[in-house]
Amino acid sequence: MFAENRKQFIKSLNGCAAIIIGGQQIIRNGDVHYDFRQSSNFYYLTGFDIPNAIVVVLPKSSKPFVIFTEVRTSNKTLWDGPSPSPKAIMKKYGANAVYDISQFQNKIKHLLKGEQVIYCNKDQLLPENKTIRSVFNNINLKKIKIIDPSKIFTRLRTYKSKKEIDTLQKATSITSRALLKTVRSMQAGMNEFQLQAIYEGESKFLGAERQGFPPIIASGANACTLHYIANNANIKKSDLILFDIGAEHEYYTADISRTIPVNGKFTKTQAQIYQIVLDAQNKAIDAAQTGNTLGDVHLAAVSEIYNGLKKLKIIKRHFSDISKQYNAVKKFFPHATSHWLGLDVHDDGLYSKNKYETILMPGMVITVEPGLYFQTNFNIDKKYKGIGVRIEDDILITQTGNRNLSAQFPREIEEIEKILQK
Ligand SMILES: [Mn+2]
Repeated sequence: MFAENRKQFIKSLNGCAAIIIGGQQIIRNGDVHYDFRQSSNFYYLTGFDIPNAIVVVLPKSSKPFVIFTEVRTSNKTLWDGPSPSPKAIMKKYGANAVYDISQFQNKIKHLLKGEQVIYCNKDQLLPENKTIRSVFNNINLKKIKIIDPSKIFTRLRTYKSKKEIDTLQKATSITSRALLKTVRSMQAGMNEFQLQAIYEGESKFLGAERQGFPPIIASGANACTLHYIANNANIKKSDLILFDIGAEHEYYTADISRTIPVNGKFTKTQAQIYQIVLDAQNKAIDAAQTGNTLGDVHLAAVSEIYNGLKKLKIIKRHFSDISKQYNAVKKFFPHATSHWLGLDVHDDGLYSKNKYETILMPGMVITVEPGLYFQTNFNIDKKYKGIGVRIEDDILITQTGNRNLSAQFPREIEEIEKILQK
């Protein structure tokens, strides 16, 4: 997969060389680092997940893929274990040459000989990283024009390969299974963080290296805070809990939302709201087709939510015009329906200048995630106050329609109540 990614990347360079700087370790406190995760573009190009590395791509050379990385001295080996040998790295990552990072200054002069324009993600150089910074400061790039390669990555990452889709599918499957275990362990009186512990523990157990983003586990009215991550309230028997979670597997993350009743059964009011969001999501998923736009997907959800709120008399005025319906539901459904999904939860990918004009094509993966949130201070019937519902799935656009990569975890009311039966 990475060899193919590099092939496509090289095609986009028009013969120019590229220096791509990898992710760097950052001190958290004392001698402790934040958990390292390779930067997504560097990973996409190489699969190489050791920090403080630089890759040089040379389209015109017979050795087009060179890795510079820290080869550990014996003293460091004592503490951190041996680093893989250059030979082992060449074999595992398909590199044509591997050098210690300290050789960068010497080697780069020869590698870039005669180059006038190169691509380089200089913005990745962190001030606190002395290793990479010093080697960079000491090379003379004055006569070379430097272009930011981020647009190339954006274009390539918009379309997922079969291997990427399989990996995403694995991430969604882990997320679904871990969520199933979590909701089956759920009881009134527990704290949101205890649900988080069960979910994160189980997803790790099932093979997720980490979470793609901090889990949102929001009970009751906390669900009306769109990015609630405190996860520290006690849950009540009558609550709905909104889970917005995504386990990361081999660097690809799921992004799934489900809204689940603590006591195993939706109340009539909860079910009414839930059904509106589910109908909106189904309409939006139907609209997620090759040739349609992200706007088509969003408006399909908006129109269904408008109809639902009108029926419940939460919206009283009649609007036949979709843009007026859009304005009327905004208060209750204030976010977009979709974003790209892949290595990043809000993945890099090509949007049109106006995001809603972006045309969907096979190989794209988007989320479809309508929601309804009735904040407690809204001027509405009080039975709706504090209800927050979001349902989110990960949708692959195909030639003939789409495939729901996260269909494993049920969405229908009866199905959810069934999996919660003790
Ligand atoms: Mn999302």
